[in-house]
Amino acid sequence: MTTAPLPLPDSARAASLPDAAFLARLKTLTQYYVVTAFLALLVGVLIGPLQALNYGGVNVYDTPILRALLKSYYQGLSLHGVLNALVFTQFFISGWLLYLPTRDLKVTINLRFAWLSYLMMTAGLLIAAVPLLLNQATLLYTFYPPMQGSPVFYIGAAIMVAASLLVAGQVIAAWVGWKRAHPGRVTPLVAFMSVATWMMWTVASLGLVGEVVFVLIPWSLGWVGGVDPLLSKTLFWWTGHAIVYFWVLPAYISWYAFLPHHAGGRIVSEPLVRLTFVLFLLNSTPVGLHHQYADPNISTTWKFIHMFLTFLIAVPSLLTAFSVAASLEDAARARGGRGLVGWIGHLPWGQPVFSASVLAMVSFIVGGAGGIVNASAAFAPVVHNTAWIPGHFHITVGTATTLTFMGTAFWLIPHLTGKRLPSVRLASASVWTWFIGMMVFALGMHWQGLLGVPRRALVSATTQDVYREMPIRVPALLTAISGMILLVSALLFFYVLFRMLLSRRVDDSEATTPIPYSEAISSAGETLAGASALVRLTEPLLALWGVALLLVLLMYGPVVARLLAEAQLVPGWRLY
Ligand code: HAS
Ligand code: CU1
Repeated sequence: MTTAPLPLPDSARAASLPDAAFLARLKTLTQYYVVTAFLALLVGVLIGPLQALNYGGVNVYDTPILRALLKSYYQGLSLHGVLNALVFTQFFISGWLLYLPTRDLKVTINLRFAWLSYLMMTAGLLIAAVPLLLNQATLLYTFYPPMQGSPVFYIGAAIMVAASLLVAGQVIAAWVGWKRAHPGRVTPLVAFMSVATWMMWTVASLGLVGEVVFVLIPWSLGWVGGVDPLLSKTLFWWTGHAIVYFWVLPAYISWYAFLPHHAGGRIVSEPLVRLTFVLFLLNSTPVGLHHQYADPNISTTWKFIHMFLTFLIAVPSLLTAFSVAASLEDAARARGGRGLVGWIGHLPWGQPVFSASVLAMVSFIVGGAGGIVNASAAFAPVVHNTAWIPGHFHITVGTATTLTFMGTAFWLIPHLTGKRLPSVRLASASVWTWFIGMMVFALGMHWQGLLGVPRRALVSATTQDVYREMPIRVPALLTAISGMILLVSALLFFYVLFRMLLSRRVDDSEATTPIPYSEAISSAGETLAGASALVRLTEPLLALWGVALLLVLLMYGPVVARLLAEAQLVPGWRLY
């Protein structure tokens, strides 16, 4: 095991910088996105241990202090889910995927427009936060009707999503401009991955936009008398599945493009990375019915088609697993690693920028395998709506995505600000405790789920004999312990983060902390004329974007059309 200093980055790329004033302003904007994201995460994760204690059999929601802060377990859970899964991710990704492609293409973008998108997203967040905090939108992060919330919540959420689409539009437009100015050139890899991710998100978000704008807002304002719960839920999952790739692909960008550099190795094959992202663009969205196997009035044929497409969308993740593992092996052997598995010890495990991403990936091996169980129609009835599901998503979005972003912050903030990571040891401790806490949480929750414990339930307050007789002591204890480990981890992480943010600028960030681009063993080349067939086939992203849209319309059109034709409107409920 070694923590030797890492080699300097590709100096050719780091050297050619756009106008310094523009760069400084772009960095400030990115910092705003990233810091807003982490502030949301701070509030969101502090509520997490309360949920873990609930699944550990300890009801803290009835204590006087919490009663004063939160009206119910469900209000706590709504805040936890919305802030962590929806707000943290969206702000971080918007900053990350605006900054990276702009830098990679070496273009200037209209910063007024970019600030407008940020301010709009923040306004949306603040608007939605009011009813959430006032217990007027205790709907959980899926806000299924006929549970009804304040229209202010739906309007705030719509503004937030619209702002993300403005960022998407700006990045895609910048890339189109670059293509016009550089005919015959291959899009640089990081820009390629970023543009493909934004294109995927535009197709994915159509379901949610339809649901919120045409159903939930008019209904919550009283303009229409009722709502069709199944139609809304179907539109929600159109977006709701693909959003998980909107959360994880920005982490993939880090695993592919930057992790090999942190490890001291190289990207294995650039053409393969491009293929992976095109597969995600095409097939992330037409799979959402795997969340609705238990719902009536959707034909089994469509559910099965979506199931097979779900298995197909695991393929680009498997490609990622093998090719990033090969990058790590390349790095470890360059550091003197030997043997079938002996090389693993030669990776820089003591460097938090490295260990965060790799531990995130290790958790994703288990999370991804669980996803394939969820997607199988034969297993889904065993795990659906049980504690297994939160077990699954805490080692996907909660670790694969979140831990990668936490580790990214350790180089990105110094890069953006010229400040220094105050303590490698504390940062490392926060990373390892996050990983251990989440793995223990996942073990406890998957286990409880298999025993039939439901998700989204204040099980710690139940007096039903059925719970007392369940053999859940061990997994419940594990879940409670995991909440405490995660609390320690979060305190360590935010201590390091805020100490770094509040410290003084010490150096020129471009020189000391450049973007950690990795070199490739098999690169894509610079010109299309000399590129391999795979590079030429994946380069026309605009056309592939059109195909993605067509695929979704084919796979969702008939399902939604039938639900629309047979719509059954029911009045809303307020359960809180
Ligand atoms: Fe999922 C439910 C199926 C991936 C998140 N998922 C959820 C929910 C969330 C979520 C939040 O089919 C709950 C929604 C709710 O509240 O109701 N999921 C899948 C499948 C995948 C998958 C098939 N999920 C994700 C990702 C998420 C996420 C990614 C967030 C970021 N999921 C489902 C289904 C449900 C579901 C059903 C509904 C369940 C129900 O009944 O309600 C696949 O994409 C997974 C493919 C991934 C792999 C793993 C690849 C591994 C990699 C790492 C390699 C590691 C290396 C390290 C190289 C096959 C890439 C090596 C280390 C060394 C040291 C050398
Ligand atoms: Cu899904």
